[in-house]
Amino acid sequence: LSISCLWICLLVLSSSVIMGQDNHLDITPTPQSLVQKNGHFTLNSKTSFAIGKTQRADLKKVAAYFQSKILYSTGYNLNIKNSGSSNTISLQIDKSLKIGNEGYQLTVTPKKVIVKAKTPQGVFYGMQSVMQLLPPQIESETIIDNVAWEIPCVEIKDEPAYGYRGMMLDVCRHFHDVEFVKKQLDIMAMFKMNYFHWHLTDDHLWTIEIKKYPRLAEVGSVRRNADGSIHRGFYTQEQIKEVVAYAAERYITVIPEVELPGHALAALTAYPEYSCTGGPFELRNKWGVEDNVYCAGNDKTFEFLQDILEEVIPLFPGKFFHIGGDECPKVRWNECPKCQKRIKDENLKDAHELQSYFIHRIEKIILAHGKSMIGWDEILEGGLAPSATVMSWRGEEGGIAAASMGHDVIMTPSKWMYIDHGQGAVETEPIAIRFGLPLEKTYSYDPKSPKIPENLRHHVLGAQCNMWTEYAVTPEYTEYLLYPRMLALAELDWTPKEKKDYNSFTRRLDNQLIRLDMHHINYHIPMPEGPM
Ligand code: TNX
Repeated sequence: LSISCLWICLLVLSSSVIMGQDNHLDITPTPQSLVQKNGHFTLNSKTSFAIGKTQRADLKKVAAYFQSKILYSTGYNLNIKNSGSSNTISLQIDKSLKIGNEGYQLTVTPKKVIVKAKTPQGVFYGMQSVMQLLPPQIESETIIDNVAWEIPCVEIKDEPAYGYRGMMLDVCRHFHDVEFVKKQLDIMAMFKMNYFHWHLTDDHLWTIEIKKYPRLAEVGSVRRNADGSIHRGFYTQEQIKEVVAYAAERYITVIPEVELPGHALAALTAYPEYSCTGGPFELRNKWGVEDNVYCAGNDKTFEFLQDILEEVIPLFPGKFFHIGGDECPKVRWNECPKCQKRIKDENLKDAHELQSYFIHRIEKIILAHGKSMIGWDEILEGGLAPSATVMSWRGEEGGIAAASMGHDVIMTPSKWMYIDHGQGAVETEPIAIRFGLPLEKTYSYDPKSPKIPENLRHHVLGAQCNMWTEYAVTPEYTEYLLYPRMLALAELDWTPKEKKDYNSFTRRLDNQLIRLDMHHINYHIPMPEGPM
């Protein structure tokens, strides 16, 4: 009897170890290399961070970030010290490491956790992996008892496949407040994403305060919907700075987008003198593309835009500035005497070349302020501005063409990356602008199209998922569309193609969804999808 008892005990023990292992090695995105060792490190109230004698301010910030997260969920207030021989999480900068600037090396032994990287950003990502090795309740915003805060012993060496891992949020079709934006930045950081593209202006709302042109936020931020209801919202410059700083603490760069020459009706409603017809206008209250765009024949339009850019640029310390450039119908320009005169004076062939003229003129302003211009792939029309980075959205062709011309490219092709499209069956999902984009399809995307010549593939900076909000009326539904597809994007941008595995991704998702629960995120539960 006692021998069989022993066997049963052993069996139970070993299966719990195996289950424990499974639960604890759910890092998303999958690291480049991970070797599990025996044993675990236990986090307790005596654990401390060790950041070295010099007490670098940047490492201290990283330690403080995780110190406060760990305090929320465990109640342990970890000390930040210079060094410690055991029960420490040691954060170290080591310039001699043979990894990229965003990479890290993580060693967990029963005595110590050591995170080494070339930069504080790498250490930050190493710590995110530590968090993911802990039980998912570590993300809780309130203290959770009865959890063994154990980190399995591992040796990890990791770095991203792509330097650009982005998400775009449209706040013009439906406004999303500062609190919502910060919440998504928290999640992006957990999954090692590093660019937040903020679509701030469109036909349907203008959402950023411009001091020189107060009517932009006054008039441009209030829309009367077709049913008579009002939709409104804008950010003050103080709020913009607050979000940019919040993102920076999480190693996320914010890219502002000010749309031109099309998608400009909110601005033109406030200042109709910069249109071809002079208005008057009302903010667009149906979806789709608007014919009234900035007048390309009027020099005052460029002065107006220059003033706006000069107010917006200093709010965003990152190098990129997005000027839109997509979906600019040419009807008004074709009817407008000033635009026709411009075409003649500048020896342009047609309105398509006028679009290119427009973009070149704006690019000069962006470059003069030391920034680098990004635009949607229509900026290829009529000749591409020389140093521009192209976001390829209509398909991959724009990106392939741009890379082949030597331009940097960010891949956002709608078929895979437009997560405003429904992810489940039409019959069961809430309304969306389109359907047919299940999680697996987003996950399957490979940013380096084989159609790009091998020697030019380095121009692909990475991929981005785009969250347009025509039908995303509530924050809950916007989250539902974002998750879990944004996690698929995080993995395809970080994990090398050869290491991607959809089955493993969905298995790890069980653990990640609990983390999203801890942040009160509303997500779609991926299931085998029904008819599409
Ligand atoms: C196309 S992508 C647009 C957006 C819409 C989106 C809807 C792009 C540059 N333009 O204005 O919101 O489709 O999916």
